[in-house]
Amino acid sequence: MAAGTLYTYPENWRAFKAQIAAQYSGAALKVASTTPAFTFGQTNRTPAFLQNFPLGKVPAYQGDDGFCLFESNAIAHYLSNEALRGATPQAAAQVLQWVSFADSEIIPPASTWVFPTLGIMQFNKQATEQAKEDVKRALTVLNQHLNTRTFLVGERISLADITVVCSMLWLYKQVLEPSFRQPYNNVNRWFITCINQPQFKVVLGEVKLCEKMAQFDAKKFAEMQPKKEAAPKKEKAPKEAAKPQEKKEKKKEEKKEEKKPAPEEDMDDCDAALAAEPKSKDPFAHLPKSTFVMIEFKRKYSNEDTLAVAIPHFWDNFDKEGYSIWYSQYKYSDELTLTFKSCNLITGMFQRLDKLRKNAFASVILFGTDNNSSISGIWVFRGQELAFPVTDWQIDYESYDWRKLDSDSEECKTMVKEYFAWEGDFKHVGKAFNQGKIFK
Ligand SMILES: N[C@@H](CCC(=O)N[C@@H](CS)C(=O)NCC(=O)O)C(=O)O
Repeated sequence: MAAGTLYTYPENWRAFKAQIAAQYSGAALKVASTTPAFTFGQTNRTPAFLQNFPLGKVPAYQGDDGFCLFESNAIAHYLSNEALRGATPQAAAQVLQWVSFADSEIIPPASTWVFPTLGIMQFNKQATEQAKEDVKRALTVLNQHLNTRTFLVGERISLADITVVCSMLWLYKQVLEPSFRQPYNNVNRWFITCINQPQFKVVLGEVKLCEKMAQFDAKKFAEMQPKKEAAPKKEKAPKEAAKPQEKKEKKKEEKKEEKKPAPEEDMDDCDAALAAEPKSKDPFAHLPKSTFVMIEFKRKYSNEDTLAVAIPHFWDNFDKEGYSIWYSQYKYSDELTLTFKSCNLITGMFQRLDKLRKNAFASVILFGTDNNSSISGIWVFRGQELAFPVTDWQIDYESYDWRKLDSDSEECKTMVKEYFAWEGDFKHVGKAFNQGKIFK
């Protein structure tokens, strides 16, 4: 029987899926959702958390045996018993069908419709109308299916019911007022049956069905906006490098990603939780304007040849008064085990430093093989100080030793060339920090 801890923020409908499944299966599930056990927005950004859950997202599950799992559907599946998962191959496939249906047919329109009513997303009339139609379509499919059935798969509650009910919680609570839901009586009957099962009730509490369709909450939305800036963006962080032997493929992938236009800010229910974080002001606002345009360099680096174009562009435009160049080396090489985990350490750090993307660039390399590796990199920061202490993103930087480079030195030119291009002798690797000041 599975036993472990589910990390989440309170009242997360994605976590409910696993919690309800555990109620049925008897899995011993502890929920860590409040300080000090877990603080959303903080604990999930620590290196220790990211080592196990590279996306830093919740819900995330860690078994008492160390087994780690992210993605709410996978966690709920793991914590289920055979009856919930579907005892025959057909039933199991049908469960998967409804789980996927919830993710692709219910969640997207439900989010578009409900989030503005919670003040966590701007209202768009056309999108909302379309979302309503899409919800109606999903409800029609469910209603037809439930016309001759009590539950979605077989004769008993399965993970299909748990997942679909959880995905519809916000709809039923916020917007499916009696007249809107009236044509879908089979769905209503099924939903009410499910939420009244003791195993659901103990997790969900009393679910109060919507009496009047909630509308866009402009006031709440306005209140959320300034704080929202404090939330990390969800697009790619500064440039990252892989170990040299993997670099070509990785480089191609990254180029593809960086050529895409910046994605729309995709907001979800967790943004509301993140928005509660205090707003941070621009820590570089006091610096004189610089002639070095970071974004322009990044564009060159992403889209053009590194040695022939990007590096010459860098040195032609680099402003040593406005920016500084740093060498970093991970302090705990002895603790690095599998290379993919170490890569996660790097990408996790970049993800969390995304708010520095206008003011920083980094190329970090993992050298070596499983159980014998080191991480080091070159960073370019706005200003003359390490950016971490002057911003509020200090978690990972303490795991590295930092040395400021003299941008006019040959050493710096060589390191920039090697780390930016991910090729060269990397002579200093292994005997780093034998000169210059070490910042810890
Ligand atoms: N598909 C994932 C979605 C997980 C997810 O998006 N989690 C959000 C909370 S709703 C999160 O942890 N975000 C934190 C972040 O992006 O930093 C699942 O179902 O588990």
